[in-house]
Amino acid sequence: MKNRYILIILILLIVAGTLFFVLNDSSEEEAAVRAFYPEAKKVTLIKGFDDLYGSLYYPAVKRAYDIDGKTCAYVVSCVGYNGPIEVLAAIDKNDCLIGIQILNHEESMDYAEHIEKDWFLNRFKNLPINKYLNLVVLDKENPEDIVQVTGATISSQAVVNAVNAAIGHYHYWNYNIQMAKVPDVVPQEMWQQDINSFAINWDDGSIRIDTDEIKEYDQLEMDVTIINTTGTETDMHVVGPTLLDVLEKEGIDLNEYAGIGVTGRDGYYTMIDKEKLTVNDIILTWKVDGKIIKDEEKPIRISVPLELGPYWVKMVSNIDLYKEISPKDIEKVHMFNPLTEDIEPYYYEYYGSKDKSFEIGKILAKFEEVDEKGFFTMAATDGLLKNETISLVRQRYFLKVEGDNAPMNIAPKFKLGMNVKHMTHFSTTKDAVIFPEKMIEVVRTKPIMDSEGMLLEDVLLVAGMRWDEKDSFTALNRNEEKIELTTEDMLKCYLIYEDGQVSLYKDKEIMTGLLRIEKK
Ligand SMILES: Nc1nc2c(c(=O)[nH]1)N[C@H]1C(S)=C(S)[C@@H](COP(=O)(O)O)O[C@H]1N2
Ligand SMILES: [Mo]
Repeated sequence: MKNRYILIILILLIVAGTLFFVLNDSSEEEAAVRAFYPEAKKVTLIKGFDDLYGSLYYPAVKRAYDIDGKTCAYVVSCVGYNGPIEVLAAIDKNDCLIGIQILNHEESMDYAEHIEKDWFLNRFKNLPINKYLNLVVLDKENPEDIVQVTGATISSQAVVNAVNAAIGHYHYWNYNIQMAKVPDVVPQEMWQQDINSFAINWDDGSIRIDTDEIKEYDQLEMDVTIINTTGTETDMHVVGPTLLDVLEKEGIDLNEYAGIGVTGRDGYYTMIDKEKLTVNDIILTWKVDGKIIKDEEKPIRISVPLELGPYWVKMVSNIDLYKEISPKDIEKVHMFNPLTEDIEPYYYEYYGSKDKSFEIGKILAKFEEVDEKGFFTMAATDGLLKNETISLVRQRYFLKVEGDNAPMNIAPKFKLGMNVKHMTHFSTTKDAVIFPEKMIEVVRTKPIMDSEGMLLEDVLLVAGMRWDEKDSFTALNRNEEKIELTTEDMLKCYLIYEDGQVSLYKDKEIMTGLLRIEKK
């Protein structure tokens, strides 16, 4: 008798144990659901809806939970960049989205991981759901707007689609209200251009090359090392035709061009000037270490053997050849603070931190003229120099002047790592603007009174100004005072940066509140 009880208890324990392991996943999910509804008495899983309309219109809906009798917590899934993203969306009794949680995803770890961070998830808290949520790039203007994770448009849209499917299904199921259909994939337009071909454009022509055609050109094979901006070195064996050879087949001589602009599907851009084109083979790489490159790098990436990582553009969609690039002749070197003091700053939220930023277009408007055929150059304390087209930076580019890595350029499509951090200065063809607090790290200095003075000659040279004996200089300050300086005078000057202001020293302080130095 006793033995039988022990046997039954044993069997029950085994069954319970097995059930525990089998159901553990789902009970973990249920716990996540309960966390959104601390007051709930009864939480019931609905495994599937036996309903044609619902599954046709809201294919992202996988299962749901009834909370005290009302279907309002949804497990929804939409395909992101690499695979499905599974989201838990919780709605309350008053038709308000309580919040969401990411249950599973396979997005790449370098930037799309941010879809799991609180600062992004908080954007889904306590929202009305009378309309579908709408992904926006920069500013929230309407209650339904969700600001995307910078540089992770596809992943952000997938999360929004998943939540919208929950919203649509909720209205249909509970109130028989029919909202628009929500796809469980991100629209094709969002993928920018296709991953199978790229274009090369010049003055009066262009060619499009696809990933099969690329293999038909003469191939260059090379052992190369890419050094990224954090200093990490990666050895690769790359294969692909050179840009020079591909163009030669079209009757075009790359050597006749002043530079090229290379754009990625993600909007990443870099300019490669003639100097770099002469010493580097630009390898249109489709195979690395014996394998065809990953989808995230297709159709091709360029290898630029002698240059740093930022030049090795991935997922190339366009290569533009430039006949001429207006040369730089810097005539004015401005101090950043006084130049921008009457520009309204914008508090740009970038990867969860909201910092004071300035729109570059508004800074450009301060200059007498901006040559659109010239480049916008940014330089950093570590020696990185990046050129961009003026039209690209004019819109939607910001300079972040506070917080991590400042001064640094940011834009809606910019992933972390693409930026020029700790900028010493930036310039157009005629104007340069310096950040004295960073400039001090790359020029000769000398102690002056209790401060450190920067040699003016070095500052002007780093900023890109060039002169000869017959040139002279003018220093101007914010009180509209002027000091004329011969080249000889200028060479004896120092700048001191204190409390956001720059003063000019020559033996003694000769000007405070310096605005700019002009060359005549
Ligand atoms: N299309 C595109 N290409 C790009 C980037 C990018 O963000 N988008 N990042 C650049 C930067 S800043 C670096 S350091 C390298 C990094 O290359 P890796 O991912 O092979 O290390 O790619 C460059 N090419
Ligand atoms: Mo980078």
